[in-house]
Amino acid sequence: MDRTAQVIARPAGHAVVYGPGPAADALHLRAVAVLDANWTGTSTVPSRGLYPHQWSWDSAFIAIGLRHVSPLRAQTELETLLAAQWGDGRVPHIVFNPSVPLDAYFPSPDFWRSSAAGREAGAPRTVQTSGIVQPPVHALAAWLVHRADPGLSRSRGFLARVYPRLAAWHRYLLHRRDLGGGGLVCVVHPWEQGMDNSPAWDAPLARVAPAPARSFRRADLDHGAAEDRPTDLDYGRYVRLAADYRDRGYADGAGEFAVEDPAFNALLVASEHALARIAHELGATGTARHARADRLTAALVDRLWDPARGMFLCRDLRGGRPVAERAVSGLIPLLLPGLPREVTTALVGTLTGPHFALGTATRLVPSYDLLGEAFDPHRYWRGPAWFNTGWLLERGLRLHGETARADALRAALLDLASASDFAEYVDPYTGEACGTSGFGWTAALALDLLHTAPETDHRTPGRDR
Ligand code: 9WN
Repeated sequence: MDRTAQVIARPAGHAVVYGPGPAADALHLRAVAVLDANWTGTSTVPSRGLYPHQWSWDSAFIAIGLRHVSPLRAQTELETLLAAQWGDGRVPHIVFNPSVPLDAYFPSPDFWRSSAAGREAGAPRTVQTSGIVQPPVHALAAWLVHRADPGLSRSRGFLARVYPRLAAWHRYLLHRRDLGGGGLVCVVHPWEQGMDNSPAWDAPLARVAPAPARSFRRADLDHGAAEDRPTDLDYGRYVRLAADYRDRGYADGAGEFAVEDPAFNALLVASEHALARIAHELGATGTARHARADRLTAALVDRLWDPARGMFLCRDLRGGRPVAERAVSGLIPLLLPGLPREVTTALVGTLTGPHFALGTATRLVPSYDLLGEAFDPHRYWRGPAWFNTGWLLERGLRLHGETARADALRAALLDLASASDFAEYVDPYTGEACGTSGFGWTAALALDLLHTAPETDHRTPGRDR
């Protein structure tokens, strides 16, 4: 185990030490206990109560943490997800566990009807899934999992088996989801981007007629406080969009909601760089993939960069304009190695400036503009801080030489993961726990931070981490 001595500073002057020693050991054990409790035998649920199935980007983040305690389980996590891939290459956002009762989560398999409605698109026959996708963090995760134990990975043929599936996944996104024709990938549902309830979706969603409230029953309110969750009106719109997509046989192109999102595309770029390294490990050159990633980076800057706001914005294709909301998604491209210097400088300025206030008013990055009209410190993706976005931005800060800020963010992520009992998300001002506790990626990413030494992280910017 590789633990670097570090001090977690608390605003009140208390300090918890997470160097080699009892505090780090205790946090490690508690995080492992969460992942063990959420493990089903073939994958990890985000949360036993609120999210009792396998979720796509959760599994990628979970594998990144699991690699430190069981590289075999981390490989299995990704393999289970990829086994549910559709014939057209899409990796579904949920893989349903048939032993969980239908009413435990909504929308359930009988809503998505994947094997029937998705037949044309090549949905699997034996496993039930949703029909939408989530951000493509998987190739990045597969590469990091491989690196944790290359011997085991080679002996199991891990990369050789996942590579064709990951390549098909990226092909699906690049060929079927470039709905704007400018080289970027679109999401067709807010759930696809993973930050479901972001104010960035309010304008594009406003055009969608909500499904009647009586036509479905929300299961999330059985587990989460209503004031921490999306409203019924938003839920009605999510349901309408998903049902319409299903009723079109999950064919891409005609839906009412089509948005180019900076985080989704940045994660595709990071994963394309990772796929290049995987190809190289398997004996190919990977050069074409690095070049494609660089072209995607250029398209991201060209289509979504807003110099006046100093961050990336979403582009609403049906509305024909950028969405003038500052959401954390617009900072995530900081993760990328190939951005122009003035862009990274501006992004760090925005992250630490009044709208996100990292290091001054906040210790973790809020999901939305602190000064925005829609800001709410507790409601889902409309203000609270999440651990996966913090983890991504910690990497971005470190990559671009912002070591002190990266160290502080890393310390805050560990401190608040511990203090919140691995909460799903926290109030960005107070650190108060919101949503569910014992949340999979919060535990996994805390483990990753505990076990990855910052100075080795920094070695090979962007492409190796
Ligand atoms: C819908 C599982 C998922 C995360 C998402 C998060 C939330 C689902 C929901 O939970 O979304 O996919 O029911 O709200 O927004 O990022 O992957 O943890």
